[in-house]
Amino acid sequence: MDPRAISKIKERLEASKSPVALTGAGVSAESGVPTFRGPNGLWKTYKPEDLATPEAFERDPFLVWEWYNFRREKIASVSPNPAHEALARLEASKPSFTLITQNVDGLHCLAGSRNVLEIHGSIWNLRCVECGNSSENRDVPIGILPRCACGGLLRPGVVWFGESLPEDIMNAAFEAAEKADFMMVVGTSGVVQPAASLASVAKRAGAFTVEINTDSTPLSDIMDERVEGRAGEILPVLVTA
Ligand code: BV8
Ligand code: ZN
Repeated sequence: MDPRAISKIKERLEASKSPVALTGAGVSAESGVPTFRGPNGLWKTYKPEDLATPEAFERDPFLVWEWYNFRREKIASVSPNPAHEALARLEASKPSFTLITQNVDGLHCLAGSRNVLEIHGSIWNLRCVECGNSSENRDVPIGILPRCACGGLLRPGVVWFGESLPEDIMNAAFEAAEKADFMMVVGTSGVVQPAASLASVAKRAGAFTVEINTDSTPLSDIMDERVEGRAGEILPVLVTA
């Protein structure tokens, strides 16, 4: 870690009045949750269009539920890591901090973060395809195929490809990005839209932007600073107790 970059980022973060973070699967990687596009990511074994689209669910709800059940079991067996804990500490010291996450694993909330915008939904949420009723369910494993009291099929309460993101949550995310004076983009490949566009919204609004990632991404070039490395190692340095 470049000490000059670290001290510049720490200074900016400490002075920030409206810090925002946008996180992706890389934040949960050190908890043992597989990412999507990494070397041993989920999309290496499965094809996203076969599993994370409404068409896939329509075609084979059993296969899609098997995949989400596998992921629920994995996520239920892990704990938040120092990256999640650092972001929860940041919120405790700066109540104006907004955490926008693409992750559906719920690990930010488990680590104590409260002001979390889950823009791709939650793997612990179920929604009835018939009556639209939405409920929280932590059964692991979950009986497949889960049914609503009305008899309708329950689907995972996540945003699939081709589906629009929850409007109220997305509006809050864009508002936070437009007001941000500091934006950290942590552990995301920056390829999924409209989530990734939040980084350029913050940049255009004049925020000091930082990318924390083990790799470079399509967002790297617009960042004011980049720290290459693991979120679980870098975030605790940036967010001192
Ligand atoms: C929409 C479901 C329209 C939940 C997910 C061009 C062609 C085709 C389609 C499109 C296109 N352009 C835009 C689209 C639409 C599409 C899209 O963006 N496609 C991309 C892939 C090209 N977007 C959509 O369909 C969105 N909806 O646009 O709707 C619309 C509008 C109006 C009305 C109707 C419709 C919906 C997008 C949401 C899709 N759902 N998942 C679930 O099951 O999880 S996306 C999936 O990818 C996850 O949600 C995940 O959060 C998200 C992003 O992935 P990342 O989090 O970035 O994870 P990834 O593995 O990719 O990267 C990990 C990163 O961490 C890497 O950079 C790695 O280097 C780094 N890392 C690893 N370890 C560490 C680390 N960093 C730090 N420390 C470590 N230890
Ligand atoms: Zn129902």
